Amino acid sequence: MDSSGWTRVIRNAGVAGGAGGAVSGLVSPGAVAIAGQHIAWAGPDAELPDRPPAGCKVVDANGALLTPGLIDCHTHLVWAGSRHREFELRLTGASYADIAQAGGGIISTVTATRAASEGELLVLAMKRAAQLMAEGVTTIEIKSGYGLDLTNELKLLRVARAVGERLSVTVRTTLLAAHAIPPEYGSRSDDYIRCVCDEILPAAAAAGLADAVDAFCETIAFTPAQIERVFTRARELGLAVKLHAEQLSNQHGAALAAKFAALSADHLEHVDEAGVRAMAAAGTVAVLLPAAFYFLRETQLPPIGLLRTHRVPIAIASDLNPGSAPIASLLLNMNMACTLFGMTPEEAFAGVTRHAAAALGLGATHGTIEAGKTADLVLWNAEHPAELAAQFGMVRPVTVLRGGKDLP
Ligand code: DI6
Ligand code: FE
Repeated sequence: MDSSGWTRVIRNAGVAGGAGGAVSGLVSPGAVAIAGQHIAWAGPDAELPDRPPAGCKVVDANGALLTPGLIDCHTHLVWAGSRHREFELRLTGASYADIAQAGGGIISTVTATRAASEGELLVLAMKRAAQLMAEGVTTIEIKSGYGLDLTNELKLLRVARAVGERLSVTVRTTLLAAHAIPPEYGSRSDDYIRCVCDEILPAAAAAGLADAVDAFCETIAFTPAQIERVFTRARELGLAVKLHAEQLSNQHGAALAAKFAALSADHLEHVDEAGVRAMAAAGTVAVLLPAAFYFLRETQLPPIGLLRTHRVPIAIASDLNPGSAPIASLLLNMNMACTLFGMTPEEAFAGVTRHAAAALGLGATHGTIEAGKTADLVLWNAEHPAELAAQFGMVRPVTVLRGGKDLP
């Protein structure tokens, strides 16, 4: 092995999330060598060369767990206002859909978010991103979707990009203009979809503000036929697609997402076997969002057994948003993936690392500890990756490296 370019070696660690992927493949004592921004080598500690090259910093992890930086692959963290009143309403019997149909829900956040300046939104968004980062998150996907017109959707995407420039975190932006029908369109949802396809998508693409395009396929949002128009336009513009599918009912959105080779289909509580099969064939990642299930007190569980049977990769994300998931913790979502959805801690761990990377189209560069990948790494006050999901509020990062550099 050529160690000449190594800048840092972390040795005597429990290295999880390597090439094999399984927690059972935890390498301990293991070591990782970094050259600049990338991982140069990972393997058993005993295989390290006797002497590191001159100038290479050597860190003894004392047996601590070393993982890839965590990836939150589904958030809506740019918003203004608060929806605590809706929480109270839901506790007295109103459903999420009832509130949305009465003009609350997403639209109430749209009103507050349109009224907020870009600077105000950036302050709010950075606070939320920082909370995720404090748990070892080094990559965050951020959706628009509370603007719902050209000016405001682009405003949200600029704020999302700015979060990635101001903080030491990788941000992937997703245009979610097809999140709800804007109030000024009344029930003219087809007209709004025309605006999304003809104005908002091309402008976001031309400005380089969107890495992907998402939509909400639901009775209270958009039909599969409308989503198909959005996806067709997105693909014409060379943008990847993903979909909020089967959250509250089965609209066959997962199959539609698969038809467009979507990176992911997200939520999926109501997906059927045909949808799961289609996702498997297309390589579409299932992104599960336990906090939304928990916070809306849903009862329909996503079909983990079917996803396993058909070998659909499962990612776990926070869905951080003001209405259905105001919970800024990816670790709590890992815990809930196990307690509420019946996933194993090992699956939850893969869900916030390798599969989350795939859900963002970053599988080649992020999500595992392998030579050549970006050196986004977290050293924990824990020894086994299952600990990340098996408790809450006690496990925390000791050191976070992003692109080989210590987080300030
Ligand atoms: N599903 C969700 O859970 C979020 N968006 C979506 O399509 C909720 C967004 C909100 O209620 O503000
Ligand atoms: Fe969402």
